[in-house]
Amino acid sequence: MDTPYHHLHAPPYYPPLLPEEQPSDAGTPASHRKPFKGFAAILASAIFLLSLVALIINQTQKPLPSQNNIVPTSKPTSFSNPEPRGVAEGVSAKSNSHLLRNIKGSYNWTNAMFTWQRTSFHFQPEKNWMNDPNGPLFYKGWYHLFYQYNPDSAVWGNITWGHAVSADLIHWLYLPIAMVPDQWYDINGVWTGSATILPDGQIVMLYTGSTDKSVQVQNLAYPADPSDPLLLDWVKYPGNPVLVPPRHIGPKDFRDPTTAWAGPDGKWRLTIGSKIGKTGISLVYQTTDFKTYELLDEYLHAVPGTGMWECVDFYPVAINGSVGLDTSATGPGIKHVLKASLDDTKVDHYAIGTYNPANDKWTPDNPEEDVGIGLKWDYGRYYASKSFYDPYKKRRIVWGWINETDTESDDLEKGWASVQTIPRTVLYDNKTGSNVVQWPVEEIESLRQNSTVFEEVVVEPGSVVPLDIGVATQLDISAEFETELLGSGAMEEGYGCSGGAIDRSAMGPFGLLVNAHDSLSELTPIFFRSSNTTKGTNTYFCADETRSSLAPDVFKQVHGSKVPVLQGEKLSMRILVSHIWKTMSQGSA
Ligand code: DQQ
Repeated sequence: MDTPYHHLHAPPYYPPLLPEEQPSDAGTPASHRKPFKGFAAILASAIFLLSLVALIINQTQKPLPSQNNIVPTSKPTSFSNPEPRGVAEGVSAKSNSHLLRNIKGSYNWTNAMFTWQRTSFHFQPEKNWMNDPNGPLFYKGWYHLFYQYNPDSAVWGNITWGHAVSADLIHWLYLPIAMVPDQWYDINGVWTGSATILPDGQIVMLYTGSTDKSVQVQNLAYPADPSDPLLLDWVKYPGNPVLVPPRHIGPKDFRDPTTAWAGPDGKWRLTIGSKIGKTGISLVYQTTDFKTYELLDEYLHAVPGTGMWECVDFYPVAINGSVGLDTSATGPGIKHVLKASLDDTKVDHYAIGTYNPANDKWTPDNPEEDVGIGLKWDYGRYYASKSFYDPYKKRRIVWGWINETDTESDDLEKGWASVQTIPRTVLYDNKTGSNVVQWPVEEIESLRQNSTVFEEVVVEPGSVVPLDIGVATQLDISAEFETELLGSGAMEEGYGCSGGAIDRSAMGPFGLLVNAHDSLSELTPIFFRSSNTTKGTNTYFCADETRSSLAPDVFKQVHGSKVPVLQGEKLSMRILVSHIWKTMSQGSA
């Protein structure tokens, strides 16, 4: 790919695939198949040239492949503690051990497999552990991403702030670590924080420090040289910590300050997640100088039963707007999103509501869909998200941490853990008024190189249709579906995502099989399913990981949710495939 950037993090990890591994002829073109039972239009853009398979599925009854080619192996690992230490510290580390408890056996990973598992256009450090995105901002032409990073190992610990910059949110240049734990007030970790850009352009960075006594406090930092567009050096305020846990808050329940917003009185506000018993809460502080603060008596919001709120995010969205809003925007025509990352479940939840700047309280539009009990921000592996306002393109962008579901000992073997999502633009959904819409930033489209279009592809019930798109290692797929009811037209009640892609009903599943192995021994169906209820038709959008890997020590589940489909809307999906395994070269029906 022609690119003016010389610092793309991918090249050292992606040796070109061998020419003999290119796919052979796909057989009958999908568009020649009949009879008609479903229709799909698919645009698959190969991002880099190498190998691929994508199949459309409308239901396969094929038995699951045997997993007898798994060779159990004892792990050569220096790490023996089965519990992630972040949990012991009271924060989220990679927390799969509870999911993996009943899984026996391991997998004989090869270096080639580990190499393939590296992403190509999702951000990840060159090596070692990463978790939450921190303090994203746009400054003097560069997008900055900081992230929770362990420079010494592929497991959580010794948390510093990794730092990278990009001109387009896609190609990243790694920079030196921005902040390390070197003071009594952050010696146990420079934890999550957020940036606030003041009207005069100054950057204020607030972050949580875990002290020498493992107490969570809030600290202030700022760039040493504001004229440096790369913001290489950071100064910790000598008067740190600027906030300690209030008396009624546990010393380990006080973390992750948000970006601040200015109220009508000119004072800045910020909110910090916590809990009282089992009630998740968000404390509000006011400040004029970011050094001294006043804690308000009332919380921004509280939801019983939701537990500790981590990484709270709070920002305005415009009703009927097509651009993002700066964090201090308020007034008519503006709603506010409140997001909390639930420590107990490791899920990001949000709700839309109304913020009252007079008393700094937020009220959900629909109390039945309140934060933590209603909408999730994402229905896959996703946590600790954080947004920022991009003044250059007038949009709000959200980052999230994807913690893959293998084990910590696998991470030690492969030498790294976790990736960030593709940054997403977020807007209020003007059509439903009840949720936000998110889309990968437009810059991702600049990676498209070749494209193949399939129109009027017919997918019979129970069939899998191969789509031959030539060779590629990365894909950006857009697909649109039309369906036709068979038989009496009656649809069963109650089908959601939970049964996975083999759970068949009159209207689904139908969708795409991605990362499918030649033999279909590994594949990941991404699909729709509709069902009737007494209140109307429900449509679910799901991803079934249960056959995505033969490795037994990878936790696999079916993700997904009901999605609002309005009158006249088509069912469409966008799939970004960051890296395709080289033996996955051809599909079969
Ligand atoms: N990760 C950070 C904490 C935060 C948690 C520590 C969320 O500040 O609460 O690495 O993943």
